[in-house]
Amino acid sequence: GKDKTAQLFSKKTKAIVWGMQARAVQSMMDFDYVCSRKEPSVVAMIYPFTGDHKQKFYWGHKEVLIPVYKNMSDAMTKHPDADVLVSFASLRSAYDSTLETMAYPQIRTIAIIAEGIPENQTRLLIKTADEKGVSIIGPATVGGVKPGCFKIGNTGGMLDNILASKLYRPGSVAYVSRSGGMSNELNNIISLNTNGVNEGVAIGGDRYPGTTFMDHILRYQDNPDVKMIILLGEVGGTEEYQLVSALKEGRVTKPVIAWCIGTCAKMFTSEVQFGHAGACANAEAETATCKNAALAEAGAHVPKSFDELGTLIKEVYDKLVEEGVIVVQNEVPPPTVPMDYTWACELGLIRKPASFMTSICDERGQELLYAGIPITDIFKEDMGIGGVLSLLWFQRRLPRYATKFIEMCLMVTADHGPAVSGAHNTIVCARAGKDLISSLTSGLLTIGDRFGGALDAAAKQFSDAYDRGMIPMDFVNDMRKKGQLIMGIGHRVKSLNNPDMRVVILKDYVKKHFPASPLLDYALEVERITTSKKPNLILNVDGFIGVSFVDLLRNCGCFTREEAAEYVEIGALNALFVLGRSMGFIGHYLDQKRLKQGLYRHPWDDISYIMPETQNTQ
Ligand code: Q5B
Repeated sequence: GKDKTAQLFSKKTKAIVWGMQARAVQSMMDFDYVCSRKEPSVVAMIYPFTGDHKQKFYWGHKEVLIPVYKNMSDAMTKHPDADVLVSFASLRSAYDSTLETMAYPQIRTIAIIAEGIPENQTRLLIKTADEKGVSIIGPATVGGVKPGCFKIGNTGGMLDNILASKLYRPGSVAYVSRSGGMSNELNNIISLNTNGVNEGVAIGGDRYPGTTFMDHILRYQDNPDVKMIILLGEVGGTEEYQLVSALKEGRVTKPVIAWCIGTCAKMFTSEVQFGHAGACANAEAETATCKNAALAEAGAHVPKSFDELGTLIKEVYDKLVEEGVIVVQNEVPPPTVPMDYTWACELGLIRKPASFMTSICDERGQELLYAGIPITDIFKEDMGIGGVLSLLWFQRRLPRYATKFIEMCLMVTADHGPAVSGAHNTIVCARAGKDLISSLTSGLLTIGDRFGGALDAAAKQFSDAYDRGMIPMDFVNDMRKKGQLIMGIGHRVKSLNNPDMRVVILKDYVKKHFPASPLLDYALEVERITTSKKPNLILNVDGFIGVSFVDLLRNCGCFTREEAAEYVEIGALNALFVLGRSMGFIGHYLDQKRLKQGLYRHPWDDISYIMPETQNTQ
């Protein structure tokens, strides 16, 4: 049999937690820390559903690792000094895991949190526990707390509650209740009216609790540090009568304050089942009113109602202080436990500059937003790729003619054959056996001033000359004088005699739909001059998109002049070519793979080897 008077918890108690309850473990460790314990009470966790590993927790300001074991036997062998097991097993696994736990004699106390364990299983567990001398707290409870020493799981609520109720150091009052929720209330009432809690256990609301009120009351009676005892009983069962007998027999001699909840049951005409499985009076003697009367008659202090419990506790406490039974100690402030970052944010206590800022897309809510517009609306309104780009690149809805123009730019730049620099690189890369992303980026890396990346520079050069009021001829001459090429002018294969139909299509569209296109007109004047010198010095596809996009930005009514300039400055126009041509590069990559093309080696006869002349060394 078990030694009913042995204390369950001390400042050195070590516990194993069954179940992956990281928040509860952290809460236990924070409690330990404010209690100025030297080491955390949790030494290990058991979780059968993953392999052995370690979990990170805070110990005050530091981070520490707690081992998690798949098998209970490993946890027990590696931590022979643990004598408490806090079980967060589900109602289905609690029976088996508790039986398994009791096979290890090192465990003296088991707290079972699960609610709804079948009563026959609980009774079998209690029988085994009695045989093995194990104390079971629960089932269906948050557990209990021994201020300054140990806390079971989530008992006592959050850290601010624990600090407010001064549970970080022992007082002189011990209590036992059924309900975990009410034990929080008791922590509060006791801390307001006395020097605090010495120990508190919630035995749980089931009809058959693992340990009874009396198991704990007898421990409190025999613990010299406990000077007064509180029992918070409830309607249902006859357990409170054992205290009545113990008081009468003189087994319990310390002042007892008792109250059974559920006195309101008498207001109902039929039998009432309260929240707990055991909270139902099956006979007159099981009513709260009857039990309160019997307790009062046996010498317990019983208030007139729950509301008066605090006042009565204070009266009894003050008397004990007056008599010198309780000597009030000086308060020592507990060590500070840093507040969790997320909690502090939630309370609005701290702020921190974000490392990232974003203004185009928000995926946090129920629905993905592009520049504030839900993705369903984007599809409902058939905004198309142009609409999506107008939101993601320009953060606003552009008029339909503008989004259509964006789509046309992507379509005409999608590909221009395998011979251009970018496609060539993609093909060579694909044939060297590389993957899609490597081949695509190899092509993209060739985009620059000469090939496909002249849009921004063309937009800048032309608009700068136009804004300065230079006539096209002066602009051409000025560039020649400076020895600079005009960006967006010239093509390797397209010329006046072989016009670029991409440009023809775009020009037709711009002239029909844009409200104004002064920069395009200016560029076409420049083209007239350059092509008069050489027929291939046309306004090419890069130059055309560059200047007409400036016309769009400046004249569509959606941008200020500064915003329009900024988009050119930050590279939005080259982005159109990059995105468009990515389609072609991907096509070339897939094509090469489909055609099973082998490694490319450039033919010797296409390379002119110009070696330095042989030196005569003699
Ligand atoms: N001259 C594009 O040159 C090219 C001049 C010029 C004044 C100019 C050249 C150039 C500016 C950059 C540009 C985008 C390299 C092109 C594209 C996408 C593509 C590609 C595709 C696709 C072609 C001959 C004579 C010389 C030069 C003079 C040439 N360009 N003068 N301003 N801009 N343009 N890039 O044919 O007196 O004989 O010494 O750099 O806009 O990339 O399909 O291929 O979709 O993939 O090699 O369309 O124009 O001509 O360099 O031999 O010059 O003309 O000074 O004069 P070429 P060069 P001179 S679109």
